Amino acid sequence: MGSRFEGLDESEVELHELNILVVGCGGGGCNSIHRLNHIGIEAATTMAVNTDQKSLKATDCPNRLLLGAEYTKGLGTGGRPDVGEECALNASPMLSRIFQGVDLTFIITGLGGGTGTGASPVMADIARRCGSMVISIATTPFSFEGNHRRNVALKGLKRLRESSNSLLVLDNDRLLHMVDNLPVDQGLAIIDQLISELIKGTVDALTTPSLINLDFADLRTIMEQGGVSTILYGENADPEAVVRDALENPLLDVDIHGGTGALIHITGGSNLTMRRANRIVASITKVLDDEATVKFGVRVEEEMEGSIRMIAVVTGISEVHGPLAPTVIPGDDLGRILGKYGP
Ligand SMILES: Nc1nc2c(ncn2[C@@H]2O[C@H](COP(=O)(O)OP(=O)(O)OP(=O)(O)O)[C@@H](O)[C@H]2O)c(=O)[nH]1
Ligand SMILES: [Mg+2]
Repeated sequence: MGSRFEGLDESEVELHELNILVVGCGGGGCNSIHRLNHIGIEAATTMAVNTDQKSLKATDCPNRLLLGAEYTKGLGTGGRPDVGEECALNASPMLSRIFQGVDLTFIITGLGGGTGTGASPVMADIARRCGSMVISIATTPFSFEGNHRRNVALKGLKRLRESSNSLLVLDNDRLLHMVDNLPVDQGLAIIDQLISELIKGTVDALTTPSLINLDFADLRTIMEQGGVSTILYGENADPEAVVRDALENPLLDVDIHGGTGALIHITGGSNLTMRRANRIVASITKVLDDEATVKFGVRVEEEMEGSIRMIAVVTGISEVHGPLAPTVIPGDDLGRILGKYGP
């Protein structure tokens, strides 16, 4: 009689390796991808997409896709989202091929211009049609860029929200606020760094064996909570200070009280005990909805000696307060898009 465990040789099961693609779209998106490639992200493939050949050539990325060469002659859209959209639609067959077999797609874009605003939602649509889960990370323009750009961005935001599984909105004004008194180009560099670290942190959390692993199913569960997402970020030697910093500095000024999901990733040196990690998770969970789904991962890294870093994605948020609030009045598009004021 054969063993009860006959045929259960795990070595015969081929493990599906997570296929992650990070796409930067338009000038701003490509700058983020450029930075992401500089900090290095082994577990994901990166791709830069633009209608502007010059800007694309300046982007350090192993995969670069020029959209709409026949329309724009590689010169960009001149700020027209309809042209950006047309260029992406025209590249549908190629994009479908690119997104084939991708499990998770991040689309990074700066909204307000023509390429990112017009092309990103089309790419998100195609990626989802190919079976990928899509997380979009979009910045809204600085107020000094003017009302026109803002209105363009708001329309794009609505489209991107509809076409992505989850949309993370970062308000440039607020980001700049966090890094007070810096010239704009340095401010942008910091924004790109932050977006890159966030994506790298999430990808690493999903793909690197950790003390407590986060897996793709966890991410899916959290991202499917819908609503608006935000990121909390804190780094300090003391767990309490990590939470305080993170809660006092949400990148989008939303109230996370009542958030319905959180994916928390904690990295630290050898001083990161389970007890300390648990304290951080408990403090974040406390401010969320009673029924919130919380998943967390913990990793020890030599370089983090003496410090603890937390990156949390909180989903299912509906309230917008603070510096963003004056632009969010009943009936305002941003308010509607962010879900504050009904449909
Ligand atoms: N994060 C980041 N955002 C940027 C950067 N440059 C511009 N942005 C933001 O992104 C928005 C869109 O600008 P671009 O990305 O240059 O526009 P585009 O998508 O290339 O569109 P067109 O050039 O009009 O075809 C701007 O309004 C800025 O708010 C950058 O280097 N990094
Ligand atoms: Mg451009």
